[in-house]
Amino acid sequence: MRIIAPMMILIMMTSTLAGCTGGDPDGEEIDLGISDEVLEQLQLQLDENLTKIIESELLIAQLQEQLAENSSRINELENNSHEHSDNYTINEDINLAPIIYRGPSSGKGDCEGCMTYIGASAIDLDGEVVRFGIDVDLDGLIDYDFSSPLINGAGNEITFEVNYSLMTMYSVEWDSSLGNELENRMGHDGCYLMANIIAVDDEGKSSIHPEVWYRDCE
Ligand SMILES: [Ca+2]
Ligand SMILES: [Ca+2]
Repeated sequence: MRIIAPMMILIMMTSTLAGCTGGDPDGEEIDLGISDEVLEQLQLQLDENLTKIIESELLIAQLQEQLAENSSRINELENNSHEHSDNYTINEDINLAPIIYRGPSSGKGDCEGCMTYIGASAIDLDGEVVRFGIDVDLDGLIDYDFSSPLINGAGNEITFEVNYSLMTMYSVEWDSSLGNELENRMGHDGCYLMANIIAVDDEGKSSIHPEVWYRDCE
C-alpha cells in the first residue's frame, strides 16, 4: 500500500492549503502565495491518485480471490496425492500368486509301474515357489509333490537338482490310468480324469492349474 501514504500527505496538504486560502475564522482571506493554478494541479493529482488507489484496491481484491482459489486447488492436489500414495502402498502389499506353466508332456499314466509323468514349471514374481505338485482328489491340497528323482517305466532313476522355475519332467507314483466315464452323450462319450497342478509361494499363496486328461476306461 505504498500509494496510500503519499496520498494521505497530498490530501492533508490540499486540505490545509484549501483552508489557508479559503479564509480564516475572521472571514479574511490569507494569501499564502499559492496560485489557483497550483491548487488545481494538486487537485488533479489528488483525483488521479484516488483513481489509482481504487484501481489498486480492486486489483488486490482480485489477487486475494485468485490466491484463495489457488490455495484451495493446492489442497485438493495434495489430498489426491496422498490418496494415490496410499493406494500405491496398498498395491505394494499385495502378494502375487505363482504362475504355472504346463509342459509338453501328457499326464498319461503307466499302470505297470503306476507312475504318472508331468512336465511343468512354476515361478513367483515377488517371492519363490516353495511347494509344487499335483492334487488328485481335487480338494485344493497337494497330494504328490514334484521332486527328484525321475523314475522311468523301467524303474531307472535320474536324480536332478529340483528348480521349480525350470521346465522339468516329474514322475509321480500315482496311477492316473482311470478316469470318470462319460456315457450316453449321443456319441460324445469318453473317459476323463481331472487333477490340479498346484504351486504355493513363500507366503502361502497358491495357484491352481486345472488338468483334464483323456483316459480309456475300458
Ligand atoms: Ca508371491
Ligand atoms: Ca488333494
